Amino acid sequence: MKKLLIILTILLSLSISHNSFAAQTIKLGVVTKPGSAQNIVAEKFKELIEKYSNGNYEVKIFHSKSIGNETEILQQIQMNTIQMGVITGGPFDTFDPIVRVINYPFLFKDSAQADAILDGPLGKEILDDLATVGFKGLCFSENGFRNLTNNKRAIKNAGEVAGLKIRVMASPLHKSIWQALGANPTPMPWPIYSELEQGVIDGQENPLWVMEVYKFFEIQKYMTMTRHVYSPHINVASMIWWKTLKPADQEIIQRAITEAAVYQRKENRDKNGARLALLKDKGMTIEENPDLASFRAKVADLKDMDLFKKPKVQTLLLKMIEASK
Ligand code: EAX
Repeated sequence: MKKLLIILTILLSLSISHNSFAAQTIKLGVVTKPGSAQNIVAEKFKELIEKYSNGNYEVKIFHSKSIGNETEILQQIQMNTIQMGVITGGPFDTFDPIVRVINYPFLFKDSAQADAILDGPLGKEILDDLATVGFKGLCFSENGFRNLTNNKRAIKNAGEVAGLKIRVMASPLHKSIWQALGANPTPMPWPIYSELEQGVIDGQENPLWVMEVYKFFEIQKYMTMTRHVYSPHINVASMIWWKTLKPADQEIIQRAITEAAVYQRKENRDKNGARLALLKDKGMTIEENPDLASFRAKVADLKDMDLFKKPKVQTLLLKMIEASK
């Protein structure tokens, strides 16, 4: 018995030291808190890559702004101080203007079309182009279609947006969209609960899950289902790190993050009906059928702006508009 115990103890300590030597840690950053769309991708990825690599990789998720806002996380990924991120499309805008193409207003008709285009050759052009700014673009998961909320008035027509102070992401395109709509857009990094609560801003725009997970129903009275921008996350790795990996490891990382993205997109969409019911139940006044033609009309000329003037950006935008007709 004693012998057996000794052998077991030796075996156990061997396996512990083996693991602690072999496991490589992937640091992954998201700005949002547990339960958020980004975190669901991150947690699924962690589960899958730890399984596919038989424990050779372990993932440490940094969330809730513990390592900075989304722009700061992207800078750390460029430098390889962290290896991966699940980041909203908006803040990529200043790193690589080609990303503006996917944030273009009223581009995709529905989720199925967004998936078909982003998972196809046009989406790949964007992922590949991120190499020019130090990222390995892996795949797209989703925040979802963005809707306007505010605390001033019910909004059905674009004209009623005039003068509202709307928080936007750190993205020149998002700022231009809300300028074109007549609002007073204020760029601000995530999170924004206290700014809404204190009335520093009148409103914001985000997908339904945000209103639930961040409890915006407590501090925003009106929601308009504008669905003005389809907002993906872009899942990236540090190119410095990626180049050091064996092809077989690149392959399982790519597989794990792609499967995590597919899983999260479905679960996000499946929950939207219940979210809408919850927000109504919590007392929000929701305009489900706004006059979208009035919103479209005000942003129709955005494609001619300087934001899209670079040839590679202009060319891809025109291809995307054609593909999503
Ligand atoms: O997911 O900053 C934003 O509005 C983003 O949508 C945020 O990451 C919440």
